[in-house]
Amino acid sequence: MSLLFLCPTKDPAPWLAGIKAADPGVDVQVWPEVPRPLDVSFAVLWQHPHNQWDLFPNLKAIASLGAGIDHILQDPTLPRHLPVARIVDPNLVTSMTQYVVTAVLQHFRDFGIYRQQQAKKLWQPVLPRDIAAFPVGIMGMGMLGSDVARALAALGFTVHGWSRRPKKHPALTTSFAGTSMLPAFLKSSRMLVCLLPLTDATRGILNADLFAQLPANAYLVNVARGAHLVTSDLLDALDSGALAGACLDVFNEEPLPAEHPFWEHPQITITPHIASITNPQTAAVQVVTNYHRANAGEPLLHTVDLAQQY
Ligand code: NDP
Ligand code: OXD
Repeated sequence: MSLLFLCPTKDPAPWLAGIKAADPGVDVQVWPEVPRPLDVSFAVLWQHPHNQWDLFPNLKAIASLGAGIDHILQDPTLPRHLPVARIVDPNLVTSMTQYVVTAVLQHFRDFGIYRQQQAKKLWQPVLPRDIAAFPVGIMGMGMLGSDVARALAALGFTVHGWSRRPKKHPALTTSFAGTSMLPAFLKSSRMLVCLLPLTDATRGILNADLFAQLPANAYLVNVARGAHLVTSDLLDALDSGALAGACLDVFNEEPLPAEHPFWEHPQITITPHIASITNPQTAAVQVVTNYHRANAGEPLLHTVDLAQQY
């Protein structure tokens, strides 16, 4: 039995240390050096090369190195009969909540305006915004979205959630569910946070039609995936004044190319996909647990529903 680390864009060192700390007995092979492919029973993936699967006929299960599995489903050669797990980790949740609260507050408390004033050495207080006029809508009320809702409600924001199925969540003023309730949800969202998984149903969802249904001067925070957002529609919505601004952590192409119009847009704040980075120390424990479960023929923790794509 062997665990394959198939993550070409990640430094394996902290993961190997985390796995060894969780269980020194686990045999780990790090792609592309895989001297014993027939031993591989469990593979951990992040942006993996496709067409590798014939090399590992004894593979029993797959895990994503992060919360999202869209990067795995992009592989048309994926062995679809195998269970796929993802990372669900309290550190990932806390870190995402910190990021979204920061993004929402920097807009709500006018930090953009004061940064511009500072550049011109201007001392011009603007009237504080009324929190009641700034309800936050969270698209995706899963592991991450539900904690973001909790934290924003604790700060006094009215919070609405949108998910596939309705939620009973104490922080939500309203739980909207399904496409039929999307218009009402958008109408109530002066600040919109996208925390949806990337699926066939959600790709390109942040588009002109959606922006047109938000209240005037709405603010967008996209921390989910770049492919949720239609680039030209965001630029048009900012230029027309339909949107006041956007804070973006994820992009269609990462790193964001130097010539991309987002870089220099005064109403866009950019961060380099750091909203919540999987912590190898804590997440490795879950990977090792799933490795043992897969080898024992037991169900994995945090499996995804491949039919729903999340
Ligand atoms: P979950 O799977 O726990 O939650 C997903 C939520 O989205 C659920 O509430 C689900 O509804 C809802 N949803 C899915 N499809 C639809 C749909 N078609 N219409 C309406 N709602 C839908 O995911 P997480 O909270 O763990 O993570 C969300 C995403 O965040 C990840 O997939 C990843 O892309 C991104 N992410 C980004 C990071 C970053 O650093 N920028 C870090 C980690 C994750 P229901 O509850 O009804 O099933
Ligand atoms: C994830 C991410 O999905 O880092 O975990 O985006």
